Amino acid sequence: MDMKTALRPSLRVRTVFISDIHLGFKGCRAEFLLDFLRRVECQQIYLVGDIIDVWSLTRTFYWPQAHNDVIRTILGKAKHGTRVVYVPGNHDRPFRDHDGLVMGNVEIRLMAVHETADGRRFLVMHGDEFDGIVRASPLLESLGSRAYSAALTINRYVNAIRKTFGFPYWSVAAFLKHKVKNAVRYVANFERALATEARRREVNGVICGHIHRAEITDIDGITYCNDGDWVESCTALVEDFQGRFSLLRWTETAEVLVGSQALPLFEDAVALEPAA
Ligand SMILES: [Mn+2]
Repeated sequence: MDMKTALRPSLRVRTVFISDIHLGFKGCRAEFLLDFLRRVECQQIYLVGDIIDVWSLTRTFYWPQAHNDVIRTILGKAKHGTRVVYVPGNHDRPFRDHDGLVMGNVEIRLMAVHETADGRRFLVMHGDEFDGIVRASPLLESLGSRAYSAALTINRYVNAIRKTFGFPYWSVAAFLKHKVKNAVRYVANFERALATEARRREVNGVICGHIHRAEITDIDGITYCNDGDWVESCTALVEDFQGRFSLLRWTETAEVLVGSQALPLFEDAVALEPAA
């Protein structure tokens, strides 16, 4: 795709929530994320943790240009008036030592409360805080585990082959997680733990990441939103100007996974051409 197309914002939303980007880790799909960031225009961005994979970087230093460009693009938006709230996760835990730090339009917060356009309040946190409560997570116990890294390696090869034959991106690891019974139970426990925390704090819902499973669902009257990740599912959570949430998948094509299919602001984006 040519630069002019790539740089034209084709999606205008109130708020963007992204997490689990894992910059500095080989599995990060930085090119898809860059395309998304370049095409989206928003008032605020919440970075919901595991943005830079400090764990992975300390084991193997890996920092390609695209990963640098992600940081530059986000900082560029902040410089031009987008409010950026950074809620660190477990893979970028060192940033948690700087709770409350504000640099220009970038704020670091251990957790945040987001108020939607229609006045609802949402707790924003990464979610690893509940790992101790949520037990039995074979595939997910440590996102840095060998099994998980192996699944992501297979993911890269399978998708390289799929691309050769003209098939779109498909996540092996996400597919496995839907199939493994214990993983399914872990996800359910995680979601319930976060919904319980939201209720305890008397807010309408929670927005989190960590388990790499995008979702918008109602749990006993609490709205649970997980913005997914950029190593497998390539998903972002967005809020429109009426306060409605949608989940987007952004790979060679852009699609609405959950939410309004008829976002008028979305016309250009769904017509996105496959990357050359
Ligand atoms: Mn995490």
